[in-house]
Amino acid sequence: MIRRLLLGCSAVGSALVERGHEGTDDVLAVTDDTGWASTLRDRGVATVEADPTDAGAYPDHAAVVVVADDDPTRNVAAASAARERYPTAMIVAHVGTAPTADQRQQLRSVADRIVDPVEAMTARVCHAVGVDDGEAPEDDERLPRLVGTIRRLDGPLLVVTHDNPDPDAIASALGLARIAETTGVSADVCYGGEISHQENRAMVNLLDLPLRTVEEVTLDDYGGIALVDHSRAGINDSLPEGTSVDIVIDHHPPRGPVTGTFVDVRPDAGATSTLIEEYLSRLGVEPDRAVATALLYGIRIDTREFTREMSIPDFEAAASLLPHVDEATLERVESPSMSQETLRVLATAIDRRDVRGSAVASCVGEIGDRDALAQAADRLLDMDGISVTFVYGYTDGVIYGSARARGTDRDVGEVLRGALGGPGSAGGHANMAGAQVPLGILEAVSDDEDLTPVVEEYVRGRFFAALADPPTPATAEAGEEPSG
Ligand SMILES: [Mn+2]
Repeated sequence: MIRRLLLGCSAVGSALVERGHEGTDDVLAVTDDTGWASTLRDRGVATVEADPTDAGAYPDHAAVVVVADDDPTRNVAAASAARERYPTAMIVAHVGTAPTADQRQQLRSVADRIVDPVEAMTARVCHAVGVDDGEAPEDDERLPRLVGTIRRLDGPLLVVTHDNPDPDAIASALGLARIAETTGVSADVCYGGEISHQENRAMVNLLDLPLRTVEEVTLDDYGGIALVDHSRAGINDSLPEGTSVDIVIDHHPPRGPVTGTFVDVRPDAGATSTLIEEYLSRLGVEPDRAVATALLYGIRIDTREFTREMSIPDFEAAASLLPHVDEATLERVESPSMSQETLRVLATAIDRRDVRGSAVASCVGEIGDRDALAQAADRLLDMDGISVTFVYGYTDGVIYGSARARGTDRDVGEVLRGALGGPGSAGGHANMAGAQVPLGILEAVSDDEDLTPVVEEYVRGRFFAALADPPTPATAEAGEEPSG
């Protein structure tokens, strides 16, 4: 059975065959150069004399394909044909003589590795004379390895941000989804927790970014999982701990072992968005306005306007994003105005507040916009003597609630899990949490009756009971802080 397929031939291809330590039993060469064909046969290599860019001449199976013509045009055609024929094979492509930047790029997008003698020689010479040639060798390998990992997935890719995602996490997730789509693999982005700052919600809404919540997706529907802006499944995200992960791209120093087929963790970078921008430009993909705007905002927030943990690549990424950015929208993101709905919810929350000790709970009735709950819970925390807030309401047959805590050892994530985790679902952190409960039987009151008092009665009792009687805290994830 053929394992290694050699397409085209050149001195490089011939050397690759000769150097193989595994003998030539499982090698098949395809070349239309009669001279090379007889040389290869003399060396005991099975050879088909045919056009190496014609998939009709290829065997049924190949695990490794070496593309090794001298002509870059033919190498691009052969590598593309081989990729189409063997979607999961490892493809190593020699660039050939004097390739254009475009041809290099095309090879990078279909091959797992590319062999570029000029680049390799330049690097060696630079190294020998002590000159920095600008790129560490691994920089060149990352893109083809990422693309190869995506391409070998058995289904669409799910890109997962950390919980309560910040702009960097959201932007890099969307950027990675774009990379997957360029590679021919569809992708979705999901997050757990809440998008909690007004600016972040403004970014998502104004740029109309397609995000799903973790509750809305079914892991089994996906062929692979990627983590961005964090590096371990189940730690600071809503995946089950130990979920197998295919891709990790992050800039936080990991606090434990990171596993994944493709792992790119660079603590030098100021933002994950910087790494994603680098992949996009190496792939030759122009980000659309929404993704470019989000990536730039992600870099600016994570580096506090380029004043903190800033690296040269962050500047470079920002510079190349700028021409694609929607500046008017970015301005609105940074100074969002409070919506009518948020004002109404905040006013109702203040009006209907039920204060017990340093905690306040408030039922705001039927809501049009779930985001308003989080903003109201944030604002109520400014009230004198208040350290825990909980604002809830209902829409479309579901009760939603948002809780905040500050300056207390009470963990509102635990409180909401204790209060509403049973009848519904609840999650979050010590200072910020959310819950949702299907209205179910509560909705059975007659149509013209206002549901608000019924919901209030049901939720308020459970909330204050859980607050008064804290459950034993979970210990498993102690010590992990939200990243971003
Ligand atoms: Mn980040």
